[in-house]
Amino acid sequence: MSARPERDEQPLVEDRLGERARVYGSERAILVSLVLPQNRNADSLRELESLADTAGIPTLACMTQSRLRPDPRYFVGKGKVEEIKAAASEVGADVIIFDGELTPGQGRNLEETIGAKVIDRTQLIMDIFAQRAATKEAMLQVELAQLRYLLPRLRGWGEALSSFGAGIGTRGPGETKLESDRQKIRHRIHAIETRLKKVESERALQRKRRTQGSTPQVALVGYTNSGKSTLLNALCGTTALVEDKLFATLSTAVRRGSLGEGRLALFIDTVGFIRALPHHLIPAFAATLEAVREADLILHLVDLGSPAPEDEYRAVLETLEQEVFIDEGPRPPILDVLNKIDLGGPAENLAESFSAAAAISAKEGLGVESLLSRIRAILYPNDALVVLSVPYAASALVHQLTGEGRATVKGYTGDGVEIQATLSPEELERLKRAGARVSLSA
Ligand SMILES: Nc1nc2c(ncn2[C@@H]2O[C@H](COP(=O)(O)OP(=O)(O)OP(=O)(O)O)[C@@H](O)[C@H]2O)c(=O)[nH]1
Ligand SMILES: [Mg+2]
Repeated sequence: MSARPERDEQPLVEDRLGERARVYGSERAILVSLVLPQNRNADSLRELESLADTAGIPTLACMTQSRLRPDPRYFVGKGKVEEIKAAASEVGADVIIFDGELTPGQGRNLEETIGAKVIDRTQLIMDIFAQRAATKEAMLQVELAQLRYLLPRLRGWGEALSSFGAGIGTRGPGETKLESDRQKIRHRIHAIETRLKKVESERALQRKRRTQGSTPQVALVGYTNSGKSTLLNALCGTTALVEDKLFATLSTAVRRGSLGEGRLALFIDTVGFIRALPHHLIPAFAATLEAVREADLILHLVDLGSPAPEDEYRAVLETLEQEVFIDEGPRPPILDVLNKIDLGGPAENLAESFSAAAAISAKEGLGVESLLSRIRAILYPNDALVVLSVPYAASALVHQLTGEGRATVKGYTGDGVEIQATLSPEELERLKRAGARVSLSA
């Protein structure tokens, strides 16, 4: 075999901006949020802080400004920019994180004026994805998102600190280098897209195999940190990564679990959603979105320990509407699951918004049994509990049912084996044809 590296495996070594976007060493941040009239979410700064924390950046200070609309040149007002600059030097911050998406021009102007690294919420989320992506596909998706985001921003933003030669309005010596950087990025984007197409068709094949099986699929969806992986572990006895961080799970995982009464399901752990998901990252959710679209049931986890469970709930529904249920086809039923009831949060106040919800603690195992019976009732609506007497001649059927955990033996009589089971109409019919008699049905 030749040792020649695959063309699309070659890293963009000289991608100064890519590096800048990824590596947080000992950086410490000031967070800046703009409060616009349409922003209802008061916890946006708190969320930005936990995103920064997830990326490994401690927050030194937070600053906010209320405005009717973002300033076209600086996002915040010019006066605020000066304040940020003073604060940055006072507290020793090396990065300023803006809660929103900056235009390339705003990023450049802010960096030039403040003299510190400037990033926005979109970049921060992409960086977290880049740091945490564990599968090849996730890594490629994130890199693609970063490169697409980077392309229109190559000029200027990020250069203020490194190339003092180029003044405003001049076509500095960097111009040719810039064009060659752009070329390299375009090539890399193309190479990644080609690779991803291959991965996608493999995934489609796996999914097809999965959907052809008779085991129903239950997708766990919810805001990031709502407890999806914890619930998966509780239901399937697995050890998926659980962390008090945003985006702990960055790829979907499928596990088999018991629903009780001998019924099985495939539970699918998915990537958590977040308010105002950066547009460039949507393709990174492809596997999650497909799994949700094709599920037989969606469990929507709501974190009762969050400061704003209803906002998070709405953000998830919006993402489902915009990205999952894009055509008119049939939609899987959704069961809302209020999680973390052990925290004694505002469960009662929320009861009205979530009248049909199940309430559980995935961590403590509270309410999980009744959740399972709710799931069974949705997936197997025609199952009925019966007590039957099955003639000895048909004991093979009894063996099969008890072996699968679908029935329990109550006793033996002169006529046959008495069993109790929760059966579908078809199963019951089959037993009756074999001579079984129903002695009790619920
Ligand atoms: N108190 C309490 N904490 C919980 C419960 N369920 C999950 N948690 C905690 O919530 C945090 C997030 O849990 P995860 O299972 O990683 O959440 P997730 O939805 O998979 O998160 P992402 O993969 O990051 O989207 C962890 O610290 C869990 O221990 C619960 O029922 N009660
Ligand atoms: Mg998870």
